[in-house]
Amino acid sequence: MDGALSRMYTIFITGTAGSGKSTLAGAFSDWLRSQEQTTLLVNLDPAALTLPYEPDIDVREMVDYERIMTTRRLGPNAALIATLREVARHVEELAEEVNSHDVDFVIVDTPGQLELFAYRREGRIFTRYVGDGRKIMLFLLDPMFCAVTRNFVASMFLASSIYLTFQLPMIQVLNKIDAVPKKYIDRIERWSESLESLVVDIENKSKKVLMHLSREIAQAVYDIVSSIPIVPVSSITMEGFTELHAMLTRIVSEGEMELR
Ligand SMILES: Nc1nc2c(ncn2[C@@H]2O[C@H](COP(=O)(O)OP(=O)(O)OP(=O)(O)O)[C@@H](O)[C@H]2O)c(=O)[nH]1
Ligand SMILES: [Mg+2]
Repeated sequence: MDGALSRMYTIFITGTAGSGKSTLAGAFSDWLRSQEQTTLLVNLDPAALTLPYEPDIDVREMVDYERIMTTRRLGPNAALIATLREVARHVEELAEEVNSHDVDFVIVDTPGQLELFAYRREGRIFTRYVGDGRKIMLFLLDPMFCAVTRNFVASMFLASSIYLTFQLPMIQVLNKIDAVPKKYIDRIERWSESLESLVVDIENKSKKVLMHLSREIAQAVYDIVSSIPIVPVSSITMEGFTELHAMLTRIVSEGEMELR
């Protein structure tokens, strides 16, 4: 596939369990369609029981997670690993199916257990083969969690490790903004714009050992993470989707990220 000639964007949606990946996949696709854009919704989560959208391509049609779990006597996570490995074996088939559609946006919903997707070979196999053209990673943040200094630092650490793992242009999506007070969003944006402001809050709000640790981690990863934009959205009200779309096109047209 010749990415350079393709108009297509491929968006991989990642985030911790329950961060709202599937809801965002469906809602952003609806929004794009309302803007006269064509989309293809791909479900890469073999263990999803129900989805808040109708996938156009679904790995559950390629593999049977429940059967793998029972026949191989595996626990839920080991079964998910085995199932994803099975899907990866057929990645060319999957990629061919996805890439045969001429759409503006391919939206890929990834499995709930982030670490199984992000820290195993299979995740990178999917991001490499599936979809065409310009690829981008969305990393979902939960504002309820991130509004606490040490959690914000933990989330920065996770975001930077996802960035290093996939080496794709990335946007941090601060999701579910309809569900938290506006001051949480303002605080998170302030921290992401100024290390100094984050460090002041870490120093004021944490106990000694935790304070040192949080500050060290924040200082170590801040440069990486602050280069990844944060866009606040709600998948329920669709607030922020215009900005998310603008950021997607901007970040991709800015070209290769520095790490490449
Ligand atoms: N208020 C609010 N709730 C949301 C939003 N996005 C998702 N949710 C809720 O968050 C819960 C989890 O959403 P999912 O989309 O299933 O999250 P997920 O990351 O796909 O979950 P897993 O695949 O199981 O890891 C659901 O109850 C959603 O309705 C949002 O923008 N606002
Ligand atoms: Mg999901």
